[in-house]
Amino acid sequence: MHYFVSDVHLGSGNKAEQRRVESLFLDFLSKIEADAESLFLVGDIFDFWFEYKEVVPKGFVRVLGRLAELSDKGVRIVMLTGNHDMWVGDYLTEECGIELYTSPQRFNVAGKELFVAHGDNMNIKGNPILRLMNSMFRSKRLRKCASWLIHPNHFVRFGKWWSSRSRKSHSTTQSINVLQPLIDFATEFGREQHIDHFIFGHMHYAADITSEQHTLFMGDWHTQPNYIALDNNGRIELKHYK
Ligand SMILES: [Mn+2]
Repeated sequence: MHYFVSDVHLGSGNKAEQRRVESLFLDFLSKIEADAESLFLVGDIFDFWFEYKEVVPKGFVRVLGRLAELSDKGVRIVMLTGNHDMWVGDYLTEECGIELYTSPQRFNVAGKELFVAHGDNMNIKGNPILRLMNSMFRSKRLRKCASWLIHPNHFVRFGKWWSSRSRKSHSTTQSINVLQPLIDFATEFGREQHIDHFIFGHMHYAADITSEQHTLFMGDWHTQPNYIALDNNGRIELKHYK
């Protein structure tokens, strides 16, 4: 079995909320252990992750330990970064055995051609502010400067504040319309190349949509924990977790 999750946003909310979501996610990781061949983490697993060369953010140790354990047992763990956790270095790969990507990817899994992306930097041509933010956030040079100039305590504190702000703006726009730009992207992309399923997170709105292309969206774990399961016969399903 192959599993997909996104937008767990570990570290978000007050301490009790953080623990609640972390336990739920750990529980999920235990459940899938029995039959998981691979686990795809499709972005925003952490509410804020910024890695310095020698420093990583505090927290999430249970999840990191569990991921390392799964990887040691032979489960393939793939992570595509999201807009909250794109500033990764080599830590997650070295310590937890995670195969890391910072851009959308195609995978052939269980005989199916998959297009997997967090969904944050796609179809934003018409939005200059998002484009500017996207190129700033992804700039290697800016990141290097920030790492040299800003003390980790200050940067992580700022990042957490920024993340909680961005999440609140998300939760007020809960409508299926938020999916449209990504559905349009899939429609266009699917006309040029054969893809069986498009898999996205980011919008915090879970949906299984068959229009011209089959497009699946995972929601966030604070409000609607869910995941996608793909079995070895190529059957795919969006499932609610508890
Ligand atoms: Mn998110």
